[in-house]
Amino acid sequence: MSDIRHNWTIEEISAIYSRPLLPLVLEAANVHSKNHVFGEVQVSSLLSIKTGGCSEDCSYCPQAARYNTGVRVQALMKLPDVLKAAEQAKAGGASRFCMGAAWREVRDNSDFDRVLEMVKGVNALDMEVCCTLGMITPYQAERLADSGLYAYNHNIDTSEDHYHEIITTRKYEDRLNTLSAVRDAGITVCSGGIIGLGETLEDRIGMLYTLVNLPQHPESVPINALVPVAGTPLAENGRVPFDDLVRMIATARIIMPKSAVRLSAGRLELSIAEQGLCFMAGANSIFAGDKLLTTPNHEYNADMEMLKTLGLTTKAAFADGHPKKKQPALQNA
Ligand code: SAM
Ligand code: DTB
Ligand code: SF4
Repeated sequence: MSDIRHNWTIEEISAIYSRPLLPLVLEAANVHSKNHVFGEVQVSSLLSIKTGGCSEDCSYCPQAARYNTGVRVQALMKLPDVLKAAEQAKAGGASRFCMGAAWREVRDNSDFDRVLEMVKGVNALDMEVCCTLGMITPYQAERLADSGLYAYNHNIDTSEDHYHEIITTRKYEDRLNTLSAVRDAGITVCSGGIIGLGETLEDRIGMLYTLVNLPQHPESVPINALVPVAGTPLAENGRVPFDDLVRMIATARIIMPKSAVRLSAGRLELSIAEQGLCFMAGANSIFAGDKLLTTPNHEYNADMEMLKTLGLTTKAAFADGHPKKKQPALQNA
C-alpha cells in the first residue's frame, strides 16, 4: 500500500475518503508508520514578508486589495528584520522558515533581489528555507534555487472545476506551470489546498487527484481549513467539520505516502484531541508561531505543550537531505 503511484483514479481516491472514519485513520496510521518516523513532526515558522494589497481576487484571502478586511498593507520587509525573525524561529525549535508575500507573481526587480538575499541568509542559518511568492517563471525558479531555496509553496487550493468560482484573476493552469518551474529547478514542491470553500466532495477528491497525479508527488502537502475573514466573499462560510479535515489528511497520507502532510490553517479551531486524531491520520507537519500570515495561530508554547502531551517530537532540518539541483543533460550521451 505504500508504493508511490501516479495513476490513482477518482473512484479509488473517493473510496478511500469515504471509508468509515476510524478504520480510515488506522489505515493511514499504518501507511504513515511504514514511511516516516511515527511521532515526528516537522515544525515550520511562517513570516509575512510583504503583506496585503494583492491584485488577485482569491475569495478566501484577507490580503486581496479589493476586499475590505482591515489588513494593513506593508511593503517588503528589510533583510536584517527577516533574518532576526528566522534566528528567533530557529532558537524556538523550527526547522523550516517560510516567507510569504502577497504578490500575484514575482517581478524581476530589486524586491526580488532582496528576497534572494533573504533566502541566502536563512539558508546560512541551516534552516530549510521556503518561499511562497505567487507565480514564478522557470528563470526565477532557477535564481531561487541558486540562492539555496529548499521548498516553494504554491497551493492549487481546490479542484480544477471549482477553481473559477474561487479565483478569476488567474487560471489553474498558471498554478500548474509554476509548480513545474519549481520542480524543474530542483526545488522541493509544497502544494496543497483549502477545504471549506463551498466545494463539493467531488472537488475535494479532484484536488487530491491533481496533486497525486503530478509527475512527482509534492514533498509537502498543506491541508488548510478555511479561516473565514470578515470582508472576504467567504466570510460567512461555516466551520469545516473536523472529521472532514481528518478524512482529507488520511486520504492524502495514503495516496502520497512519502510526502509530509501539513495540518495548516484552521488549527486554532481544533482541540488537542482533534489535532491528535489529525496526527494519527498522518499529519506530520504544522505551522507554529502565534500568527500565520495575517490571522492568529496557537501560542508557540501551547503548541510545544501539545506535542509533549501527545508524545510527539520535532523533526530536525534536512532530515530528508537537500534536494540535488537538476543537472543539465549530457551532450551526446
Ligand atoms: N500570494 C501567494 C500565493 O497566493 O501563492 C502566497 C501567499 S497565499 C496567502 C498562500 C496560501 O495561503 C494560499 O494559496 C491559500 O491556500 C492560503 N490561504 C490564504 N488565505 C487563507 C484563509 N483565509 N484560510 C485558509 N488558507 C488561506
Ligand atoms: C499554506 O498552505 N498555508 C499558509 C502557508 N501555506 C503560506 C498560509 C495560511 C494563511 C491563512 C490566512 C492568513 O493568515 O492570512
Ligand atoms: Fe494574493 Fe496569494 Fe492572497 Fe491570492 S492568496 S489574494 S495571490 S496573497
